[in-house]
Amino acid sequence: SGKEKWPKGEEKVWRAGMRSVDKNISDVTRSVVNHVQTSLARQPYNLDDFGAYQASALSVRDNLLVNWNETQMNYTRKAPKRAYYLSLEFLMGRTLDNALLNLGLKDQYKDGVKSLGFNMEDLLEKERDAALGNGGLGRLAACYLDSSASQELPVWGYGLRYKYGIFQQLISQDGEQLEAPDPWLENQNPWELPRIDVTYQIRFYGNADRVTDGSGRAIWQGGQEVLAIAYDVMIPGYGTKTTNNLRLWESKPKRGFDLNSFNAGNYEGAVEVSNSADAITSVLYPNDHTFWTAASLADILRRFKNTGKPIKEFPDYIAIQLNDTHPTLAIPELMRILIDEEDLHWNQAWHIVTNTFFYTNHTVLPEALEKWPVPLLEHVLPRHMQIIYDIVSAQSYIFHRPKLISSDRTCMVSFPYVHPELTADVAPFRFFLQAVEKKYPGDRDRLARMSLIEEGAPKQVRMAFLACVGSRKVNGVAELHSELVQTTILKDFVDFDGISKFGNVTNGITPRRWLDQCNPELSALISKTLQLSPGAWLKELTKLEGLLPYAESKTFRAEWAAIKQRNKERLARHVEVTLGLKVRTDAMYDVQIKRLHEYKRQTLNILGVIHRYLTLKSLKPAERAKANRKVVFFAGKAAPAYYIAKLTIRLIVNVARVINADPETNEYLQLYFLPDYSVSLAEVLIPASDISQHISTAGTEASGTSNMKFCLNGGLLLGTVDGANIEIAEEVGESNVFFFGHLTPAVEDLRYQHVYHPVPIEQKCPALAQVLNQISGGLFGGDGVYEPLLNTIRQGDYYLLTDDFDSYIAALAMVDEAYLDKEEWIKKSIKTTAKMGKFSSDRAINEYAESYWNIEAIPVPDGIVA
Ligand code: 475
Repeated sequence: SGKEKWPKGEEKVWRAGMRSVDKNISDVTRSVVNHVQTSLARQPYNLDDFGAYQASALSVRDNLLVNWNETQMNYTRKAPKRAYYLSLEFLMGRTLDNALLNLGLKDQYKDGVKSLGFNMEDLLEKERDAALGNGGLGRLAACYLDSSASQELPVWGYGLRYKYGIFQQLISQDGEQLEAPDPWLENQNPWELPRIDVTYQIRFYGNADRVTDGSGRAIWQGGQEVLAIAYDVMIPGYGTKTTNNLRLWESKPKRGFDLNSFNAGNYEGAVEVSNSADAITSVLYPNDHTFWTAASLADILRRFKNTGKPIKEFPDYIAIQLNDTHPTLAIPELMRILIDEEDLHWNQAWHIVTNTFFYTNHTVLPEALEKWPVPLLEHVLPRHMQIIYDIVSAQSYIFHRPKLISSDRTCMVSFPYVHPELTADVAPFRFFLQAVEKKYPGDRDRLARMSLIEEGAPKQVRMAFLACVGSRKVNGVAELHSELVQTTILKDFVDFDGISKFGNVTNGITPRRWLDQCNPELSALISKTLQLSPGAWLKELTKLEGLLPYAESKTFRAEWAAIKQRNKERLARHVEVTLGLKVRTDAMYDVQIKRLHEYKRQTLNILGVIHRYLTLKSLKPAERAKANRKVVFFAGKAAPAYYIAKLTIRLIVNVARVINADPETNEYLQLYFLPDYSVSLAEVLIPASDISQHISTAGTEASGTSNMKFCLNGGLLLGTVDGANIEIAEEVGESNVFFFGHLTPAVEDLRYQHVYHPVPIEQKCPALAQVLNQISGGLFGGDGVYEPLLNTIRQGDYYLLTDDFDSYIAALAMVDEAYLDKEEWIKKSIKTTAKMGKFSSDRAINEYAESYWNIEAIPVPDGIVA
């Protein structure tokens, strides 16, 4: 058939790249072509967007690897103190655009792929999100890695390489959330590097026998060993060579195949071992949190030992941050290594441990505090359970001899170790209770409250307490939250340990992803206006204050508003392409996107939407025509077993169906539930928002981080006086946020009232009663299906919807009124962005580095690192 027609780009460019000699094509083009040819073994004839994405990614990875190697060599040579961020979740999202931005190669690659016939924006869309996390906590870890590298700090992340990310959310015909697996690795992941040379053997089960020499040592043997294999993900800093590492562990059975079982005819048994070990990293949230913390510690210790420093200097060179309690078993694991393998005395080991670890708490909700059944731990990790009992005994000694402890001691080390065998080795726990009771006669409550082990059937280890006693510092994630940590869940430990152990580091977000990448037009306008290069303000975000005077400029406001409008259009296009729905763009965009949870009160929002709908319906057309046009967006996943949260989704979807189809009102009110919320979807939603909702019951949302993202992009905030909302208002001024609802100190009393002096909703909040009646009456179908959800409000109303509804509706009305004055609204928007500098994760990570970890920036020198 003769010569095939060259499908994309210019033939001579491709050919030049393939011959690798033509000086007229850029290095970028040559490298992409090279990967098409050799890594992918594909032909230009049939190369699709996905193939072009893959080749570009591999080419970018080459650049990252060079920097990564230099960074690591520099660290090895300088041997500075390092910090390790242990997190069960890293919600990285997509990588290509971020890597290009941080490397400063966006334009080169855009042009490079263009000359090959591709459009970079299309290629970026081909990348699958790395969704190894649930929500805020996991995304925070990702922002902190970005900032650590950008600040040139020697920080590595450690986590798990899940074979499946968080489930994909599908919404059924009747509005039900369905979960589908997310096999994100099935197309190969160009951003990871398998390190088959870095493996560790991790033991489970078996027996731990104490050595009876009074040393506290034990021998743990038997059971089953699992292999941990390292996969490295490069983390480039913005505008710096520093490229840090995120090391994720995969589990592999030690023996893939049991030949004995096979020969004995037990075919299933032969692969059984293999299956149970694989299960550890196969889904997000395995039952087993230990394996990766043990692998990470072994890796950290090996790296430390390579420096040749004595083990007692461990805390001078290593800080380990625990991202919530999920990695807390690292505490007994390091004790085990130091005592059983490094032959340290218990006291020395405890001294090292309590100067190495730092613990961040992310929630004060009692039901979310991790507890592990003692029998389970005894079975799976018998040695760790012994060590936890030893810590309990040691704690008891402190209770017993409080005078020995000076107020300025830095850790629980200055006491002689009381070996459990000296007491009752059968029940050291009882010894703890006895000792504590002796110290606080009559105050049995306090003692039961403070024990690392909660009484009950079964007994359970309180992981937050273990993390607290085993750490140098404990912090919350916003001012109010940290105060609540200190005055509620860890109050007894503040009394006992002193306040200096406790602190606050308000969360932050990376302005690279959450402004420059997701809102390129706004970023360009800011650079132009401030007359700064992007690098000059993206790394010093308080420079945004320079925008303040421009709020008074009409032309600047027009540019600002036009960008918001185009971001709405971009979102509307996205909804049309992905869902086939037409969203109007001449309306206010009101967004609530976060995990579905009762405390976050998506229910309050949807009840407010229904109230608005009923109000619109009740108006005469002439009155209605004066209404503010509004489109309400929801997105978020519910835990698969969280029945009430799933019902909320169902209600939202069915309300949307009714009101979007109502010709009387749908000019003024539209509602969308966007399925399968993700980092990438957030990047489209956030820049398009006029107002976003952060409306948790006061005292329940630790911080929130999307609130920061919306405000950074000039969206205003409607919220309760909770979490980081408070600090945002402090920065941008209360006149630029819309606050409503009861305050934290009132919550407990209101809950008490609900239980002991309930007032009928009809009486307490007639507007809400009307909304509930409409739902019950079947206006949104469902045949009574929503009753369990409505009953959470009618009975008990733990999250205070009946208390906050009226002030919520009033706040919504204030938002409408403010929006009517467009010029004033845009001023607020500009002023909000201008004052968001505090919320850069660069600020947050520097606080950790200086006040907690005591680490310094280690820039990669120019030239080759020798
Ligand atoms: C808070 N996730 C936000 C954010 O600090 C805060 C819990 C258990 C198991 C798995 N994941 C979790 C969280 O607890 C979580 O995401 N917490 C969030 O951490 C960062 O901004 O207020 O709810």
